[in-house]
Amino acid sequence: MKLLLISPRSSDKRSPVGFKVPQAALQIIAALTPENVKGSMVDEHISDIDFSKDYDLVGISIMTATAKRGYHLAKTFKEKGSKVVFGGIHASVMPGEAINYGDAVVIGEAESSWPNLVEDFEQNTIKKYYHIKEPDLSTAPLPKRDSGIDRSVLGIKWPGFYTTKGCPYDCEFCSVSSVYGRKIRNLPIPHVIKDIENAHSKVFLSLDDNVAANPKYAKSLFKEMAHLNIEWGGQSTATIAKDDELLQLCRESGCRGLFVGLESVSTTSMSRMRKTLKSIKENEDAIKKIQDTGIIFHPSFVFGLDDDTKAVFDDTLEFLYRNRITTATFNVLTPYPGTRLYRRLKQEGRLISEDWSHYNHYTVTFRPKNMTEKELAEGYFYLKKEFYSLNNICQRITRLSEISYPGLAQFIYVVFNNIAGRQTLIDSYKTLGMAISKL
Ligand code: B12
Repeated sequence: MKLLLISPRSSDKRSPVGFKVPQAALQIIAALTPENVKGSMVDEHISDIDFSKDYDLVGISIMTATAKRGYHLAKTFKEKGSKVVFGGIHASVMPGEAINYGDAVVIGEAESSWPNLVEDFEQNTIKKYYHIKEPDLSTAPLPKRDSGIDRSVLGIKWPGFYTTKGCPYDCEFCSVSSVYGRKIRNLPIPHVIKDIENAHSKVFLSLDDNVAANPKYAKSLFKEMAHLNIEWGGQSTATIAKDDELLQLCRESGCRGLFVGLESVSTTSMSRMRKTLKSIKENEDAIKKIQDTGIIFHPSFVFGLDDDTKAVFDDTLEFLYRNRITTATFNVLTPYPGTRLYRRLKQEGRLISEDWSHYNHYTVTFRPKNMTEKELAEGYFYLKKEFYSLNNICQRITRLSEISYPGLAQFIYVVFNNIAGRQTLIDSYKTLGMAISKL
């Protein structure tokens, strides 16, 4: 039996710059596949699919942004006689949609379902849906690291590792807790350490929603990671700054940057989203503490929340400059299927597009409350153009030493991420047919 695993790209063309972190799900599914199966994998963000080859079974991992491309690939492979299985977050929240394009859908995590599916396939008894909720991670296999999808970026190999599944929060715009559960499940620490060692790299991206979700576990993990002599970036909440020991151990384990979903600089939105740090002051203190520890603070914001007015764009810029933020992510609020936000906006008649290729974080797909759609789109591009103007990028880079960032790796990261931030702006201009000369 010949198996192909695919992570489809989200846009028509691959962007020349950006994080090319191989999709860990493919490496896990490969590890769950019996030895006698001849498997290969392609992450379309990194390389192209060879359509001249034939496969018996094709597994496609889809997020909402990649669903349309995934369905197109499924059609191509089904016409060539392959059976197609979908998995990933979009297939998990929209199994009824995905099954229209494939033969089976794995809902949620594949750890327990995939071996059953492969057996059923071999006996020609494949079922439409496979769903085993919140599998036990203590027996999860180590991801197949020698799978050929790790690629270097600027000469640096940047593989991912994960330690935790599940999220206790239930943010209105996020589907993680409904798919992976609200209970935090950790991988055994020796498993994580072995996985990192197997990747043979010095630089990593943590794939967890929150690396410090379970502080006790995180402290023990960080102590072990400190012996590995690696550098890594990951996601957490700003609450990490409230625990001095945790923050220090995090830095000593090699953490050089944290991506934090601040979401909004409006205190009303912060408390509506049940953020643990609810005031601007608390967040600013946390940012300073994290930066002083030698960790880059990379915030992410969403625009178009019900409390947002046109003032939010300038308020956010002021916040970014005041806190000497070196890199940041900006998103138009996106009502992903499977979220409470999606259901509410649909019920209120405010959804304006369910074409998933519009779910790209720069297209407005719903009617905002205190702005028009045009004002939201214009405000978003105004802010992104300002923050990622060449002039501002140069100023941030020349003033890096003032924020006490030590080390070449962080310098490279900040330069690279600013270029990548500007590149995503150029890419979105191109997709929307807007004139790049205006940038
Ligand atoms: C790490 C991460 C990233 C990394 C990706 C690194 C990489 N290449 O893997 C980066 C930072 C690059 C990233 C980017 C984006 N991300 Co992201 N990301 C995540 C995060 C935190 C973890 C994903 C992960 O790797 N988990 C570890 C692996 C092992 O687990 P897994 O992917 O869930 O896979 C398991 C199952 O889903 C299943 N499975 C998955 N695929 C398949 C396929 C088959 C055939 C089968 C059988 C099973 C199966 O089995 C796997 C093993 O159990 C998730 C949140 C989450 N908790 O899932 C968000 C998440 C997936 N991202 C999200 C988004 C929106 C994005 C962006 C669009 C953001 C943006 N503004 O650009 C981009 C899109 C990038 C792209 N591919 O085009 C959303 C997706 C929502 C949706 N409905 O699509 C999520 C869910 C976050 C959220 N809170 O909503 N992301």
